[in-house]
Amino acid sequence: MNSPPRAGRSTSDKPLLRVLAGERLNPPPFWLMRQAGRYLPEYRSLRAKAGTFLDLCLTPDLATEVTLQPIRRYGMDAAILFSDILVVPLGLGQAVSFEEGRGPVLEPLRDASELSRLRLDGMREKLAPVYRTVRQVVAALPAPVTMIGFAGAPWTVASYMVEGGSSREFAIARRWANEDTDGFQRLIDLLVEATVEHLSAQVEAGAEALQIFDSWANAWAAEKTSAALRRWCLEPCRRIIAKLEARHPHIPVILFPRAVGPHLSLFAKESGAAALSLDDSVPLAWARATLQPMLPLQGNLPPRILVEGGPALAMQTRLILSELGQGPFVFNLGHGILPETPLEHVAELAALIREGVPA
Ligand code: 1CP
Repeated sequence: MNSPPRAGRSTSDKPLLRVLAGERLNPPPFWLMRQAGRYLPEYRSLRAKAGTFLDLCLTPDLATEVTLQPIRRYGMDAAILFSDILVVPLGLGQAVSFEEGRGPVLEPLRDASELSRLRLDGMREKLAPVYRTVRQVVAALPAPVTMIGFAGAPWTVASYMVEGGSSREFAIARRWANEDTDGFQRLIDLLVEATVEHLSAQVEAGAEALQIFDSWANAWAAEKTSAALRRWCLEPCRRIIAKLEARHPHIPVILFPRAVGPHLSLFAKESGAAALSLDDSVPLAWARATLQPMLPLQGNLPPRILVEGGPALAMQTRLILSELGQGPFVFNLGHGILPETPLEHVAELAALIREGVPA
């Protein structure tokens, strides 16, 4: 069980860490999911010079530069490591590439007999450039800015490993989970261990907060009992958070179980996360009444509204601020920023957030 928000117990004066420790700040701190990336011209020009996307992730000087780009432009309260959730399968020895216009491509893992292809013991060494990037970013960040490390949740990462790339229905991964439950559990257990190692290495390199992305938790959210969602999403994340808590007791974990609807209250009660990140479908009044008494919240402006800008952006931003800004709250998007987002809309959003909670 989570204890109620512990107001004011952060030993840090960084705004993001104060809120994750349960304090309400007005204006709230903010950062944006996928804040480094293709909507920034400086990212596109560096990306064009870097070779592949994975080369960019695994070259510390370039990954450091990309991590810092949005902070320079907009002064977010947090930097999120420039990397990807699929560096974990890469570190475990699975072939991973990113193809232009197609997204990630993995050599698919189709049943438990193939688990022997994966090895945890070489991961930290293979991913050493990622941890070096964390160190370099921390050294370069302005004092009030928090360094966030991240990983994908086991189910979300497993879905790419099994399907061989992005998927809409997760048919192959779901069939494996349903038909060879023990075998699929072994893959999830390996990913629990790998994720703890990967996040611990980021903390040892200087990450001050962590986010776990369960972007495809929605794959189990429509079942008529919560058993599968608990087994494949909640329980692996709970184990990761408990193991991290034992190793690094002062590092808050933000959990993002995307599009699970009212099941979010299970994650609030049982995951042990310091905070929950809300996708854009979550109703504000429900989140405020049901979730925020249990833990700080982050979210949840629809990325599409940030593309559109104008009065809708101002109105929706102020609504979020006036509902969720009454408690411990981090302003963010409900999912990653879209590549077609106009730069001036991001500046406008930053200014709106800095106006604080409407009187
Ligand atoms: O430049 C390019 O063309 C590559 C685009 C790109 C970028 C910028 C990918 C490919 N990954 C990233 C970086 C990234 N990915 C970050 C760090 C940057 C930041 O936040 O500023 C983070 C946190 C991620 C996390 C990530 N990768 C998630 C979870 C978050 C989410 O958006 O749901 C997922 C699902 C991925 C997989 C992934 N990486 C990239 C693609 C095209 C995909 C597939 C997405 C899909 O299946 O729809």
